[in-house]
Amino acid sequence: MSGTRVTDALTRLLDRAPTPEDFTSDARTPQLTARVGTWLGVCFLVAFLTGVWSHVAQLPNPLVPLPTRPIWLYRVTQGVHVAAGTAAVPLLLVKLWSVFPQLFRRPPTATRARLLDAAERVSILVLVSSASLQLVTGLANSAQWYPWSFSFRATHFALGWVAMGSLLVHIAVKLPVIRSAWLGPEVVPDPGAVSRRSILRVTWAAAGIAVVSSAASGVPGVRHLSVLATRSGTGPGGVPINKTAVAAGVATTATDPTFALTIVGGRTQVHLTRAELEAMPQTTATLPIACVEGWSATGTWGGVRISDLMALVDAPTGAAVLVESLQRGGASSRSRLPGNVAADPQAILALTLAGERLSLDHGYPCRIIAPNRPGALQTKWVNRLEVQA
Ligand SMILES: Nc1nc2c(c(=O)[nH]1)N[C@H]1C(S)=C(S)[C@@H](COP(=O)(O)O)O[C@H]1N2
Ligand SMILES: [Mo]
Repeated sequence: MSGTRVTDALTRLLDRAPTPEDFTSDARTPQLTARVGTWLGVCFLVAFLTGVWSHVAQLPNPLVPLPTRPIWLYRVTQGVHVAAGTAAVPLLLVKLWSVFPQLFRRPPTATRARLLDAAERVSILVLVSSASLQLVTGLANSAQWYPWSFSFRATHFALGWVAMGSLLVHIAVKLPVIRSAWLGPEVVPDPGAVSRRSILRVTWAAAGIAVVSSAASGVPGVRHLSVLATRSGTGPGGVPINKTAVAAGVATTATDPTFALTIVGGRTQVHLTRAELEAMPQTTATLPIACVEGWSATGTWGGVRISDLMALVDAPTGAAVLVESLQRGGASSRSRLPGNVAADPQAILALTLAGERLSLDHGYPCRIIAPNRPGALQTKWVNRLEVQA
């Protein structure tokens, strides 16, 4: 096909495409777009801030040590993160619907105006695609569905910055429109049109139902309404099970009667069987497992203080501890207890949950439980602790 024929074909296609005027719904007003857009922006900002916090909380060696109190902080911020992302899904759909005809706006003819128009379209393309990807990958993650091979955490974190950056550009470009939509004269809708109020009411209701049905499993009182939550069912001791021992490939090694925990501190090595761990001074702590997926559940854990175990190898107080699991491979098979966590009296190598022997799926023979820590770092089936210089 020659160049002119391609241009001709394109022109014909463009001629047949609808124009914004072909969309006749009176319900699409700048006022609606601005209201839904503002709340969508709030959801994205909240999700971004709590997301950065969650990312930092999972760094093995954060620049500033994160506090171990309040014990519920991560639980709340991650619950809010997933709730804000979930609420954003219906908001984004309504927002896109409200501006959809703009997609068919014909580019202006003047060169400068055309360039600006193109720049705006590109920035919106980046915003819409990064925002949609964030919501889709986040939802899939909270449903424990990973239909991809890339690292979820790194991708979700990087895309968060892209979405936030393009959102700021978008707000800056649209500020005059947003201002006049909020402050300007009311557009009186056609009497036959669905009112803005009705659309907004349905939008808020959809956002509310989405949040409560899928992301409220950690909230006492409304937990039973969380019918779509992946982990609303309880497991032994009232705490759901994330990955089972069979799925982690540790069913045999974790039940081996010759199991012994190895503690390494410099040249000193100590080996402790489960019976020897049980013979040490025991402590209990009521602490939540707060998963990045948004669910959380509190348990009363019993076991040996990490600081008591560190004392056995003469570890200096405040030293960090590397934790290893019987599990081979997998993102959660090892973790690190920063110095302030290892020294905390509520940081425990748990042997029991709710007064019962720890179940195999909850990490038997022993697991980490420590305050204000992402669930992914509460390593199960621990077989080695090593003091880090
Ligand atoms: N060895 C190991 N530890 C692990 C995991 C894992 O897959 N392997 N999953 C982690 C995650 S993501 C969470 S949320 C908690 C869940 O603990 P639970 O199954 O006892 O509720 O365990 C953490 N510890
Ligand atoms: Mo998790």
